[in-house]
Amino acid sequence: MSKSLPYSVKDVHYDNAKFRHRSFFKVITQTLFTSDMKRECVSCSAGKFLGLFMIFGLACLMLTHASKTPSATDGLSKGLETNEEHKVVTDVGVRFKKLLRRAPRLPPRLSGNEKVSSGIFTGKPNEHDEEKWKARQRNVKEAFIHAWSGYKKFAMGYDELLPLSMQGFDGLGGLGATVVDSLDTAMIMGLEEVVSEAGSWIESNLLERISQKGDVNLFETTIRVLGGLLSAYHLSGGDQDMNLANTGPKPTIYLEIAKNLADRLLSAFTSSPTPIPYSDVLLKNSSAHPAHNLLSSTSEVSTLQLEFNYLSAISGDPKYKTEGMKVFAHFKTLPKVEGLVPIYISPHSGEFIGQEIRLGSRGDSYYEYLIKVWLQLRSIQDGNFTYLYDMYEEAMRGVRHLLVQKTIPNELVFVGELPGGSKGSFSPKMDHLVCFLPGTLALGATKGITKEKAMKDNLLTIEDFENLKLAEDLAKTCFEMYSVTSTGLAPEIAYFHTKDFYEDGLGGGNQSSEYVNDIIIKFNDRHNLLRPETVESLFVLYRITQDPKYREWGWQIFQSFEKYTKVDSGGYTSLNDVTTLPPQRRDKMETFFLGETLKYLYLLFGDSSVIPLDKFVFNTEAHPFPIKDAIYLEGGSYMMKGTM
Ligand code: DMJ
Repeated sequence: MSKSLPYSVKDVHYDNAKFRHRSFFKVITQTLFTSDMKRECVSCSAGKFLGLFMIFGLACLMLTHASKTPSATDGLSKGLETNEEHKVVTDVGVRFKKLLRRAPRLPPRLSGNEKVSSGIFTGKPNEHDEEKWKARQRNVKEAFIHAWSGYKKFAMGYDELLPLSMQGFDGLGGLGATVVDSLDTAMIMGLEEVVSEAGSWIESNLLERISQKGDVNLFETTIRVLGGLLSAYHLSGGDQDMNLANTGPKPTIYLEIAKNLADRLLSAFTSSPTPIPYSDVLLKNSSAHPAHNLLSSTSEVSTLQLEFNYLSAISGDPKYKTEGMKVFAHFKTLPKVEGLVPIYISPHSGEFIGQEIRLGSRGDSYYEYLIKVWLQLRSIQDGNFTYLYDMYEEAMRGVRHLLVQKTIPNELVFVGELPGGSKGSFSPKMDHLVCFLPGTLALGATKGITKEKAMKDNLLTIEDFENLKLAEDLAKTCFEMYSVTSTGLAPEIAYFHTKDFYEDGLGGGNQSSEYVNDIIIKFNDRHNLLRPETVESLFVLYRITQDPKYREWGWQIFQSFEKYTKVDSGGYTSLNDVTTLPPQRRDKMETFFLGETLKYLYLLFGDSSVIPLDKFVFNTEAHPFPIKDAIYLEGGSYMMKGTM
């Protein structure tokens, strides 16, 4: 199914071989037959070492073969084979590789009260720390109130606030996107006044807007508006037939509006001649059409299914899930490059168009939803969705093999692009959007439980460890994209210094950063749209590794948002240039600043039992949906846990 690339995208200089999946046979033969100068110099000792290594290996093989002791992968394989019908590699090669696995990396030094065992953070923060994080969480809540008050004052009912001009703007089709995107954040923060204002606006206006409005983008409307309505339904008690919110409309109001909207959005699927939906919908007459270039973005058509599946679950009508899942079933049949896919697809032919591969814009959430939809559906009996997990695993192997490189001089790990697909050269360019990947990789590795528990229960495969390692390395790079600038805020796009690429004089402006020579920021890429991806990954990584550094990094980023993007009259603004002081401002507060960025920061600084990652799946716009069992057993009990 997947074509492998020619060996043009070399990573040998960047030590990427450690990310590459290689068979035992390959490891031995490559080691024996590699003949560069460096290795010749040490051939004598390497030869002796290899001899001993092979004898040791054979002895271990015999031992593991004879022994009935469960391996690290056995726990997972038992669980998955019975419950999740997952195919786990249990061959001798894997057992052997497990024996050769590197020991978990040692964590950074911690203060006295934080105990560390096997690279896992087990210590509980002391009382002083608890108070510090509660106070910081309150700061985020205050930021949300400031953002909402600016929107309410100048732009209520518009899609977005233009905070400098102090007016509203309909950039997303006119459904009051900020109201709906903000609602569940207000619920999680326990902000009853905002819940009441947003909820009442939705109850009084949204159905009418939906029935009157023109063109909307299928993806944006699904992730922001439909997603926001669905999580509001859950968080206000809809799944329990209760009204848990003290204020705002009954949960069924959110569900009714969600169904009305989704029925119209379905026309994008039903008008298309293939399972790939058109990109735009005319809401008022439920018709759909392709974009101007006649193409759909790969990430857009594959980032609808969490929402449509959950709507089917709560409405009892399977049609949403049926249409949405046809897209993935179709993707399964398409040719890929080591699991990686081009960023455009034609709804007319159902084929990928062009060669361009990246995990940034138009590619990103395809990979995110492969694993999240699998997590959402894996316990459901009416279908076999293991193929999603397999596609995700294959794609992450492709990422590690083809897209990961390290910078000069400080070896920051980044995920580049293949502008010409399998035949093109590697581009050391990374959108800030790619910073969703550390969180997704960590989630995919432990399935939402802590690394500590996953290791204790022997649930992690070699690939899970590799993905976790990449997640942590990449999160560091994403954080350094902030630290390297004068404002402490990341640019929209960064380039990286490699053996093939360097441009002088394009630093981020913070000369004290260790990474001034590793990260290159081109003039046109210096803006910041208040995007969430990095803090999203910090949140997921903190929950999974329990490493306090992720909270500290999030706090630094939050302080920079406060310092440079806060607008006195209300709201926060995007910036034109993060590398100069004072930064030039752009006059736009994106809806995802309230829907995602502030929500993830709030959750990062708060109690890890709120919206636990093994019970909820966040859509790509940070709207949490309960995973099946949680809907019936525990759903509403996670509601309103945030306190000032
Ligand atoms: C959001 O709308 C979503 O997170 C989407 O997946 C990517 N772009 C923005 C945030 O940057």
